[in-house]
Amino acid sequence: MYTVPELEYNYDALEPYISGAIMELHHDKHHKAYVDKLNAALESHEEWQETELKELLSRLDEVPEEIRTAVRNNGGGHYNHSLFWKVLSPNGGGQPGGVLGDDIVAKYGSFDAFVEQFNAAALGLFGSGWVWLTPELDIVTSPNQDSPLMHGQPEPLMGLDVWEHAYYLDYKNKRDDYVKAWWNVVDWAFVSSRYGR
Ligand code: MN3
Repeated sequence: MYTVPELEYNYDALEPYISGAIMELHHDKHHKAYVDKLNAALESHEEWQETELKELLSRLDEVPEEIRTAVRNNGGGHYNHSLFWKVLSPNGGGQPGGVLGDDIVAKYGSFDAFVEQFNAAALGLFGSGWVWLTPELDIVTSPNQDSPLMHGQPEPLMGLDVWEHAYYLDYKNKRDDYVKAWWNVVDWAFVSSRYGR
C-alpha cells in the first residue's frame, strides 16, 4: 500500500510564495487522492503490488489495460508530488552552486536565461501538467500526471507542478506570478544531490 510522505516542513513554511492553505490542500487532499486511487487500482492486481513505483511507471505498457490509465494518472501523480515536496524548501531560492550551477550556465548561457526558458515552458504548457529538468539539463514538459519515466527517460532532477490546484488559491489565473515566485523555494542543494556529475 502506498502512503503520502510527510512534508519535511510546516504547511506555511513556504509563505509568502506558496500559502499554507495551498500546501495543506495540495498535500492532504490532492496527493492523497492519487495515492488512494493508485492503491484501489492495484487492489485487484496482486502481481503488481510489490513492484516499485518507478518501475511500475517505466513499465506502464505491461500493466493490465483495465488499470493502466488509473496507474498512469495516479501512480504518476504520486511519483510527481513525492518529488515536488522535496524540491521545495523554506531555505530555497538563489542559484545552484557547484557542478550543477556551472553546467546550467554552460548550457543556457546564464542562470537567468535558464530560468527564462523554464518559465516559458511553464507558461506555454496548455492545461494541466509539469515542467521537468532532466539529468541532461533539458527542459521538458508533460501533460496531466505523466512523468518522463513513462517515456523511457530517467528520473528528472526537479519538476514544477503547473496544475491550477498548485496555485489558484494564491494566484488565481496568474500562472506567471506563481512560476516566478516558485524559484524562491527551490531547494538547489536537493536538486544538486540528484545531479550525477
Ligand atoms: Mn499537484
